[in-house]
Amino acid sequence: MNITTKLAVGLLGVLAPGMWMGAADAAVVSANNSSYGSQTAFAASSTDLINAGQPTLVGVSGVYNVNFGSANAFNDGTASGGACCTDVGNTIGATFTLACTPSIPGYNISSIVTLAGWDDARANQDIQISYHVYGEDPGTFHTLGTYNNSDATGGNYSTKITVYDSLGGYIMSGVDKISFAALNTHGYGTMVTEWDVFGTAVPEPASLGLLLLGGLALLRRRW
Ligand SMILES: [Ca+2]
Repeated sequence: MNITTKLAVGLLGVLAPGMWMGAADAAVVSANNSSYGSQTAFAASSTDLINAGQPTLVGVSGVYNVNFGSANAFNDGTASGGACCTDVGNTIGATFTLACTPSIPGYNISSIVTLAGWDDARANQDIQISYHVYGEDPGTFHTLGTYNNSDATGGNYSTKITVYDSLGGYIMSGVDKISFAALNTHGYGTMVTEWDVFGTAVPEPASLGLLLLGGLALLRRRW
Protein backbone atom coordinates (compact mmCIF):
# COMPACT_ATOMS: atom_id res chain seq x y z
CA MET A 1 0.00 0.00 0.00
CA ASN A 2 1.60 3.28 -1.05
CA ILE A 3 1.40 6.48 0.95
CA THR A 4 -1.52 7.85 -1.08
CA THR A 5 -3.54 4.70 -0.58
CA LYS A 6 -2.70 4.64 3.11
CA LEU A 7 -3.81 8.24 3.45
CA ALA A 8 -7.07 7.59 1.63
CA VAL A 9 -7.82 4.57 3.79
CA GLY A 10 -6.96 6.52 6.93
CA LEU A 11 -9.18 9.44 6.01
CA LEU A 12 -12.08 7.14 5.19
CA GLY A 13 -11.70 5.47 8.54
CA VAL A 14 -11.84 8.81 10.36
CA LEU A 15 -14.48 10.52 8.27
CA ALA A 16 -17.10 7.83 8.09
CA PRO A 17 -16.42 4.74 10.13
CA GLY A 18 -20.04 3.68 9.87
CA MET A 19 -19.96 3.97 6.09
CA TRP A 20 -16.58 2.29 5.96
CA MET A 21 -17.86 -0.72 7.88
CA GLY A 22 -21.05 -0.55 5.87
CA ALA A 23 -19.14 -1.13 2.65
CA ALA A 24 -19.33 -4.86 3.44
CA ASP A 25 -22.42 -6.48 4.87
CA ALA A 26 -22.75 -4.61 8.14
CA ALA A 27 -26.10 -4.98 9.82
CA VAL A 28 -27.72 -3.98 13.08
CA VAL A 29 -28.16 -7.21 15.00
CA SER A 30 -29.14 -8.19 18.53
CA ALA A 31 -28.27 -10.90 21.01
CA ASN A 32 -30.34 -12.18 23.92
CA ASN A 33 -29.18 -13.45 27.29
CA SER A 34 -31.32 -14.60 30.17
CA SER A 35 -30.74 -16.05 33.61
CA TYR A 36 -33.12 -17.94 35.87
CA GLY A 37 -32.78 -17.53 39.63
CA SER A 38 -31.77 -13.87 39.82
CA GLN A 39 -33.36 -10.55 38.95
CA THR A 40 -29.94 -8.88 38.73
CA ALA A 41 -27.76 -11.40 36.89
CA PHE A 42 -26.38 -8.90 34.36
CA ALA A 43 -24.27 -5.91 35.35
CA ALA A 44 -25.28 -2.42 34.29
CA SER A 45 -22.77 0.20 33.18
CA SER A 46 -22.45 3.37 35.25
CA THR A 47 -20.23 5.11 32.68
CA ASP A 48 -22.22 4.79 29.45
CA LEU A 49 -23.35 7.87 27.50
CA ILE A 50 -26.81 8.21 29.07
CA ASN A 51 -25.96 7.25 32.64
CA ALA A 52 -27.07 9.72 35.32
CA GLY A 53 -24.22 12.05 36.23
CA GLN A 54 -22.22 11.51 33.05
CA PRO A 55 -21.21 14.76 31.31
CA THR A 56 -22.52 13.31 28.03
CA LEU A 57 -26.12 13.32 29.36
CA VAL A 58 -28.00 16.63 29.26
CA GLY A 59 -31.36 15.42 30.45
CA VAL A 60 -34.17 12.89 30.42
CA SER A 61 -37.56 13.85 29.02
CA GLY A 62 -40.82 12.32 27.95
CA VAL A 63 -40.96 9.73 30.74
CA TYR A 64 -44.39 8.15 30.62
CA ASN A 65 -46.53 5.42 32.18
CA VAL A 66 -44.20 4.73 35.09
CA ASN A 67 -46.80 3.08 37.30
CA PHE A 68 -44.50 1.98 40.08
CA GLY A 69 -40.81 1.87 40.80
CA SER A 70 -38.80 4.86 39.62
CA ALA A 71 -37.75 6.15 36.23
CA ASN A 72 -34.32 6.62 37.81
CA ALA A 73 -33.90 2.89 37.26
CA PHE A 74 -33.52 3.52 33.52
CA ASN A 75 -30.02 4.99 33.90
CA ASP A 76 -28.89 4.86 37.54
CA GLY A 77 -25.93 2.62 36.79
CA THR A 78 -27.23 -0.44 38.62
CA ALA A 79 -29.37 -3.39 37.66
CA SER A 80 -30.78 -3.69 41.15
CA GLY A 81 -33.37 -1.80 43.16
CA GLY A 82 -35.79 0.83 41.93
CA ALA A 83 -36.79 -1.22 38.92
CA CYS A 84 -39.12 0.79 36.75
CA CYS A 85 -42.32 -0.88 35.77
CA THR A 86 -45.54 -0.49 33.93
CA ASP A 87 -48.72 -2.45 34.38
CA VAL A 88 -49.94 -5.18 32.12
CA GLY A 89 -50.05 -4.18 28.50
CA ASN A 90 -48.95 -0.55 28.93
CA THR A 91 -45.93 1.05 27.29
CA ILE A 92 -43.26 2.88 29.26
CA GLY A 93 -40.61 5.06 27.75
CA ALA A 94 -38.21 7.98 27.98
CA THR A 95 -35.96 10.13 25.78
CA PHE A 96 -32.32 10.84 26.68
CA THR A 97 -30.61 13.95 25.31
CA LEU A 98 -26.85 13.92 24.77
CA ALA A 99 -24.54 16.91 25.22
CA CYS A 100 -23.92 18.34 21.76
CA THR A 101 -22.41 21.58 20.53
CA PRO A 102 -21.22 22.76 17.10
CA SER A 103 -17.88 21.19 18.01
CA ILE A 104 -19.54 17.94 19.18
CA PRO A 105 -22.18 17.35 16.48
CA GLY A 106 -23.63 14.13 17.83
CA TYR A 107 -22.42 10.71 18.86
CA ASN A 108 -21.67 7.53 16.97
CA ILE A 109 -23.36 4.68 18.83
CA SER A 110 -21.66 1.29 18.86
CA SER A 111 -24.05 -0.71 21.04
CA ILE A 112 -27.07 -0.56 23.32
CA VAL A 113 -27.83 -2.88 26.22
CA THR A 114 -31.26 -3.19 27.83
CA LEU A 115 -31.80 -5.05 31.11
CA ALA A 116 -34.92 -6.21 32.91
CA GLY A 117 -35.55 -8.39 35.92
CA TRP A 118 -38.47 -9.57 38.08
CA ASP A 119 -40.13 -12.62 39.51
CA ASP A 120 -42.66 -13.10 36.74
CA ALA A 121 -43.06 -12.55 33.02
CA ARG A 122 -42.45 -8.82 33.49
CA ALA A 123 -38.76 -9.70 33.24
CA ASN A 124 -39.43 -9.99 29.51
CA GLN A 125 -38.65 -7.14 27.15
CA ASP A 126 -40.12 -5.76 23.95
CA ILE A 127 -38.06 -2.62 23.37
CA GLN A 128 -38.37 -0.13 20.52
CA ILE A 129 -35.35 2.15 20.07
CA SER A 130 -35.46 5.37 18.05
CA TYR A 131 -33.09 8.32 17.70
CA HIS A 132 -32.71 11.91 16.57
CA VAL A 133 -29.73 13.14 14.56
CA TYR A 134 -28.03 16.39 15.54
CA GLY A 135 -29.08 19.24 13.24
CA GLU A 136 -32.18 17.56 11.85
CA ASP A 137 -35.72 18.84 12.34
CA PRO A 138 -36.55 18.52 16.06
CA GLY A 139 -39.54 16.30 15.33
CA THR A 140 -37.70 13.84 13.14
CA PHE A 141 -36.93 10.56 14.89
CA HIS A 142 -35.60 7.46 13.15
CA THR A 143 -36.53 3.98 14.31
CA LEU A 144 -33.56 1.69 14.87
CA GLY A 145 -35.74 -1.34 15.52
CA THR A 146 -37.76 -3.34 18.02
CA TYR A 147 -36.02 -6.02 20.04
CA ASN A 148 -37.63 -8.81 22.03
CA ASN A 149 -36.51 -11.14 24.78
CA SER A 150 -39.27 -13.44 26.04
CA ASP A 151 -37.15 -16.01 27.84
CA ALA A 152 -38.66 -15.41 31.30
CA THR A 153 -41.24 -18.04 32.14
CA GLY A 154 -41.87 -17.30 35.83
CA GLY A 155 -39.82 -17.12 38.99
CA ASN A 156 -36.84 -14.82 39.35
CA TYR A 157 -35.45 -13.97 35.95
CA SER A 158 -33.05 -11.51 34.34
CA THR A 159 -33.12 -10.71 30.66
CA LYS A 160 -30.61 -8.80 28.56
CA ILE A 161 -30.72 -7.55 24.99
CA THR A 162 -27.57 -6.30 23.25
CA VAL A 163 -27.96 -4.36 19.99
CA TYR A 164 -24.75 -3.97 17.97
CA ASP A 165 -23.22 -3.84 14.50
CA SER A 166 -22.37 -7.21 12.99
CA LEU A 167 -18.95 -5.94 11.85
CA GLY A 168 -18.11 -3.88 14.93
CA GLY A 169 -19.05 -0.53 13.43
CA TYR A 170 -21.75 1.89 14.49
CA ILE A 171 -25.47 1.24 14.67
CA MET A 172 -26.33 4.97 14.61
CA SER A 173 -24.32 8.06 13.67
CA GLY A 174 -24.53 11.73 14.66
CA VAL A 175 -27.08 11.06 17.39
CA ASP A 176 -28.17 13.65 19.97
CA LYS A 177 -31.32 12.00 21.34
CA ILE A 178 -32.22 8.38 21.99
CA SER A 179 -35.70 7.15 22.88
CA PHE A 180 -36.66 3.85 24.43
CA ALA A 181 -40.16 2.41 24.60
CA ALA A 182 -41.03 -0.87 26.31
CA LEU A 183 -43.95 -1.79 24.07
CA ASN A 184 -45.09 -4.77 26.13
CA THR A 185 -46.90 -6.36 23.23
CA HIS A 186 -46.32 -9.65 25.05
CA GLY A 187 -49.10 -8.47 27.37
CA TYR A 188 -47.40 -8.32 30.75
CA GLY A 189 -45.49 -5.09 31.30
CA THR A 190 -41.75 -4.79 31.83
CA MET A 191 -39.56 -4.22 34.87
CA VAL A 192 -36.70 -2.26 33.35
CA THR A 193 -33.52 -2.27 35.43
CA GLU A 194 -31.20 -0.35 33.06
CA TRP A 195 -30.76 1.02 29.56
CA ASP A 196 -27.11 1.51 28.54
CA VAL A 197 -25.85 3.34 25.44
CA PHE A 198 -22.22 3.06 24.30
CA GLY A 199 -20.42 5.18 21.74
CA THR A 200 -18.12 8.12 21.09
CA ALA A 201 -18.48 11.75 20.12
CA VAL A 202 -18.41 12.52 16.41
CA PRO A 203 -15.00 14.03 15.52
CA GLU A 204 -15.34 17.79 15.70
CA PRO A 205 -15.25 19.63 12.35
CA ALA A 206 -12.17 21.66 13.36
CA SER A 207 -10.14 18.49 13.95
CA LEU A 208 -11.33 17.03 10.66
CA GLY A 209 -10.35 20.20 8.85
CA LEU A 210 -6.85 20.09 10.29
CA LEU A 211 -6.57 16.42 9.40
CA LEU A 212 -7.62 17.09 5.82
CA LEU A 213 -5.19 20.01 5.52
CA GLY A 214 -2.41 17.80 6.85
CA GLY A 215 -3.33 15.09 4.37
CA LEU A 216 -3.37 17.51 1.45
CA ALA A 217 0.02 18.89 2.46
CA LEU A 218 1.41 15.37 2.59
CA LEU A 219 0.04 14.59 -0.86
CA ARG A 220 1.50 17.82 -2.28
CA ARG A 221 4.95 16.94 -0.92
CA ARG A 222 4.62 13.45 -2.36
CA TRP A 223 3.67 14.74 -5.82
CA1 LIG B 1 -26.06 2.93 32.71
